[in-house]
Amino acid sequence: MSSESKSNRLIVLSNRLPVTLKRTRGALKAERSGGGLVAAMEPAMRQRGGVWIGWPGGRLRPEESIDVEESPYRLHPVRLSDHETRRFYHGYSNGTLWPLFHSLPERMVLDRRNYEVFESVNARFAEAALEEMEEGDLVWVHDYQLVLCPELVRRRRPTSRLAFFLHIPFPPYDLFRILPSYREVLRGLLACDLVGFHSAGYVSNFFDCVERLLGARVDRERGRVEHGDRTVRVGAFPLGIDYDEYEHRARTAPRPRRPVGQQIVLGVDRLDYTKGIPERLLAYERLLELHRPHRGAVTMIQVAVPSREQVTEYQQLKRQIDELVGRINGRFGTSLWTPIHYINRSIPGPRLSALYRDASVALVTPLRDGMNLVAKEFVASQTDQPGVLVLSRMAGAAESMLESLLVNPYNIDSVADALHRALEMPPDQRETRMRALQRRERRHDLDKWLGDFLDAATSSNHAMAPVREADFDAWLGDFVGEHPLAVFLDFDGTLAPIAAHPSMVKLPAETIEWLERCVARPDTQVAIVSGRSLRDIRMHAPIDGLVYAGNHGLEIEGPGLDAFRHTDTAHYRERGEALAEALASIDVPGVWTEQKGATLTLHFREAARDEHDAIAQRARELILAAGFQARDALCAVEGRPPIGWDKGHAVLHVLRERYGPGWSESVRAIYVGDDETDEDAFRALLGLGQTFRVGPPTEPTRARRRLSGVGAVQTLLRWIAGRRPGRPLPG
Ligand code: GDG
Repeated sequence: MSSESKSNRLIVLSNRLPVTLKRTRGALKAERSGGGLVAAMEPAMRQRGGVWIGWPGGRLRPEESIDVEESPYRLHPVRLSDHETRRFYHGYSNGTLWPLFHSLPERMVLDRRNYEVFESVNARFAEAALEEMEEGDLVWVHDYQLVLCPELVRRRRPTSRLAFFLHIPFPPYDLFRILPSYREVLRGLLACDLVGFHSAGYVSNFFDCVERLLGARVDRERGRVEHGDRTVRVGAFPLGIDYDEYEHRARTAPRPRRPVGQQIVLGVDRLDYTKGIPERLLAYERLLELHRPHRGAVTMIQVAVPSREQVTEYQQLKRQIDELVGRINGRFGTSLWTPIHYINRSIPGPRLSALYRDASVALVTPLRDGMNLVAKEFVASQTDQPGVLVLSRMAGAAESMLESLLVNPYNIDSVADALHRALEMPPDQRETRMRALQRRERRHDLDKWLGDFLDAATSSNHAMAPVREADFDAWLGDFVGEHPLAVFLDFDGTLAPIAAHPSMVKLPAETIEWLERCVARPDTQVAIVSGRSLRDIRMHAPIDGLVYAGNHGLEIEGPGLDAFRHTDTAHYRERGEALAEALASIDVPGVWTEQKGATLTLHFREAARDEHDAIAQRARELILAAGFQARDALCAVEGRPPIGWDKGHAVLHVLRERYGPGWSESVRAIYVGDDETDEDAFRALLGLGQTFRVGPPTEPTRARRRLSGVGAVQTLLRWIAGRRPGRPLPG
């Protein structure tokens, strides 16, 4: 049984449990599994206890559980079928996310079926977490395989404490946006209270993506993202190792006899294409080509632990490495010297420590790597004569391990040069560099990482300050410049807070004041575009000089415009009356129909919540049967004539009528709205104007940015009213 305490526990979710199941003659055996994530989290879980949720790797029968002797934490297995393993694990996780996140998009496989299984397996992990969670627990989700999990937990338990750590790189915006599910992935992560990455570079990439792809507001200085009414903390938490343990292991590791005067160049990796093993072998070959004295005096030991062996790409990589090793050994080897010792299996810890200790050079040259713990383990194990770390700039570790020889792993010649320099480096220089690396790694060890991350995850999450005019300077300053502005604003939920009944909605006095100031500027035109009838919207926002577009733009009036009524409105007015009668058949308390001429809205905000779905369904049926289009709105369903006219058409109509077809030359357009019907306007202005969607980020949007609520719209109005004078509106 576990010894976990029942409050403030840690619930860890990772794709793999820290054990692998082996079945010999029917008996189940759990062996500790390897990899960077387990190396990081296993000691932490030993110290703190809790529950670890993950896939055990093998086949576990429903009645079987996994017991690890004397474990201070409990294992909660998530069983995966072969089909799920293929599509969730090999397919989407390792075939799509892994290569893309490592900036190798040409290796990425896209298959919608993989994504569907990825979603359902993430839901199963979320289910397991929900089963285990108790008040006060911290749920800590790890790595790319489970990116959707946090949102699935948050939806069911809105007040959960959720944190995420990504062990691999977070790619730059230009690559990340290739992912068809980018939105879901970002929203999955933003469901957390804290999202951690290995390096400041990845944090910055993440900010770029949430800002540019979701339109979320970010505070890069304080590491915050505004996500609806929640603030998400985002930061770099560079993983460290259990330094003392590695140092101790190196001191006590066996001391095999090695040929005198030989220098060892060491590579230790999972056999993965991101680790740059073929490129590294080629660099070593180049070294032997260019510098004869190293022949016979240097030996390379490459440990490549088998990984993802069922995947064709990994099988091909293994063949490629086998061939390269064979070729290089055949080319330079003698009866007394083998240039490369290639070990294609996992070696026991003490042997690995001996290799780390005895190596003169660690050649850590991944093409891309989240952090790379091998570089750190090597440094901690250098207890004898100090050696040299040659490290890829593309590893997260390169952000801090500056005393290593940093190389571009793609550039074979430069890696060969660095290797030569390392092998020739005088002992005093080696010492200076190695001791500096050791000091840092000793300070920034696993305990520190864990402490920093858990402190951040459990300390109170100070909300981001409300949006300021300076934010609009940054977002709109260049776009607007000296140009006159055409501003289009939805009414309910955008300018005025939603109320229980549409008749009770009131424009705040402050908003009226800012609207008046905007309208008074000779360089600014303001229009209200609403689903309300023209009469109604005029009544609710009586401001001189405004343009009004009512009934989703079927009727438009305002200064500088001929009054507009869509030609089909009269015809649909009659049919609308008949539809209103039909809708009256939904005889449920709190349901009523607002008739607005050619359009109508059935409201059910005041009806019992558990009846909302059925009411909306019935309303949609009746609206469709009457030959109208049905559109969901906030606690309402709208019926509109099927005449291909919407808020988008209305906005373009106003701009064209007032400023001509080349309007985008003479004015800058801004549209702000809060619901589904505003999406038509966002789409119409794609690439032409700046658009803002107001409210919680629950629905996807085509708007460029999100604003949290009516208060943020007020700030935008203040910015518009107070900006530097521009050229007056034409005409
Ligand atoms: C992911 C990220 C990030 C390797 N061979 C043997 C062996 N190992 C151990 C090493 C080290 C671990 O495996 C490998 O860790 P890495 O960090 O190098 O790489 P990934 O497995 O790809 O890990 C990575 C990490 O997560 C943590 O966040 O740093 O960037 O890709 O601990 O010692 N251990 C033993 N025998 C071996 O032959 N005993």
